[in-house]
Amino acid sequence: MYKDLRGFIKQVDELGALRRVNGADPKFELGGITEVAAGTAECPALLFGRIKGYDSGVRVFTNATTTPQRAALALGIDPNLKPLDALKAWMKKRQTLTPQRPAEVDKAAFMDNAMRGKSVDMTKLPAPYWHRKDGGPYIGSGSIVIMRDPDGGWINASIYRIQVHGRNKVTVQFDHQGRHGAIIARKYWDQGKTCPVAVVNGEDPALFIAGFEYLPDGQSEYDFAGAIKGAPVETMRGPLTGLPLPALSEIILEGELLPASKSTLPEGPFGEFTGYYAADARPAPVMQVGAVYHRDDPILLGSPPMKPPRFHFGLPFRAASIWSNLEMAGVTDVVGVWQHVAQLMTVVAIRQRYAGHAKRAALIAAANSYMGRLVVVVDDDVDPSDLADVMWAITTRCEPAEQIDIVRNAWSSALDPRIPDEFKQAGITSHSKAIIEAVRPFGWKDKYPPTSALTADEAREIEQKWGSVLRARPASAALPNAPRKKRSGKLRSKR
Ligand SMILES: Cc1cc2nc3c(=O)[nH]c(=O)nc-3n(C[C@H](O)[C@H](O)[C@H](O)COP(=O)(O)O)c2cc1C
Ligand SMILES: [Mn+2]
Repeated sequence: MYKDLRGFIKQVDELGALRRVNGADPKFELGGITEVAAGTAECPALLFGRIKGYDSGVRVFTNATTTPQRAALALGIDPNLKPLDALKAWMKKRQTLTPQRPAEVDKAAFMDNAMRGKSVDMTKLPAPYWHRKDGGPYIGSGSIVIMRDPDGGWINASIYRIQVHGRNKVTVQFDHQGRHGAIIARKYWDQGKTCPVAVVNGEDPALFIAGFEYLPDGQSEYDFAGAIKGAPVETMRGPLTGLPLPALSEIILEGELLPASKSTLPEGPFGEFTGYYAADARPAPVMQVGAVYHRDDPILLGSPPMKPPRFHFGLPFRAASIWSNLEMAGVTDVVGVWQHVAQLMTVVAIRQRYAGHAKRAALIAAANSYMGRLVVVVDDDVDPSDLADVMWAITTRCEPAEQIDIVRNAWSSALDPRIPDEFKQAGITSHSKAIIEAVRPFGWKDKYPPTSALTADEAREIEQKWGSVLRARPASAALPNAPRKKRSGKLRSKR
């Protein structure tokens, strides 16, 4: 397994999936190139160097885990598995992970370059303007925010976006007040204290994935990342905050998060993963940066949100946790779970065993589908990862008057473009979710008209017997114009 971000980049390069881009502008160009690359079939990872306006050694790495192959690689799962099989392998691995507590070390390469107190100057660090209408530069698009819960002492390490507001001020944006970071910060503020905080940029991809996971209160993303890697995350005690800082990461900010009641700065707007700017600039808590450390020629892990279906992760990790939720709740016969449209649509495939089975699965999936308005249940002959297959099921097995339900006042956030601004201002950020049962009605499923397509096994048999014929190019196609000329020559001579 790779050791750190640099090791991961090397593995991506060995797969032939890395492109080096030199001389791009951090204002819109890095974001633009990242978006265009993410829209191609190959979707390569990008390593930007000689970025305009920065020290020539500073680099930015994007599209890190945006394909199923690289998402699997980051998890230590066979990158050659088919996407749904890879997700299932991850779901199983995730269920049996043994949390690994970080191991403290006393040296870290990021201490080689330090700015402290008055010398802190964020403008020396890469912070792209990712999209045209962004309210400012963001150093944190895939960065991890580290905080210690003052009650339990456990460390939270999750991704919240970080906007740069000058030499020593950044903001941290919580989508909603249920985020662990928001809960922890409030605890310090309620005691009249500032909240010690560190921002980790250019982290190990396992930590990037852990930072996206919905872990229960009290469970550290560090322990989860260590479990993914099968080795503890090495951390060094932060000189300023005492927080554990991942020793192999690239760029670290240390400081304090000021009470939101005393000071905020307008944060955003920022092009979000829904493909919209859902809100104007809004007040966000300010981090006073007291120290900055970085490795030589540091690499920022950038993960700008892009219009769906592009997404930070090429495998829908949250579908794996919903799959797990279903299994833990005792729902049997789940054969697959997937999310489309950047996790805004969840699909569960089940082998129906009893009346109500599909709705039971759908309600659990709906409860855990953040910002997702569409939850679809399909039968086990439908591939949940294939949107065309799912639409076929919806249009041929779902009677809308009978098999669509609406759940109201459900989990979304201020990032939801369909919630009116007045509602958001009043703190109303819930929405409704449609549950579509695109399954054969249970009561007469065995009398349902049979399907006409080959089963997967039948198709495989045909492929084995006839595949070579289908793949062979006809002889005529291999002959271009030349022979025809010859033939006409012959004809002429006969005349
Ligand atoms: C690239 C990326 C950017 C994210 N940005 C934010 C953000 O700005 N604010 C936020 O609240 N969640 C953001 N998230 C989602 C959270 O990281 C995620 O929900 C995480 O589980 C929250 O952790 P917590 O449960 O410890 O609060 C982002 C996720 C990714 C992958
Ligand atoms: Mn957490």
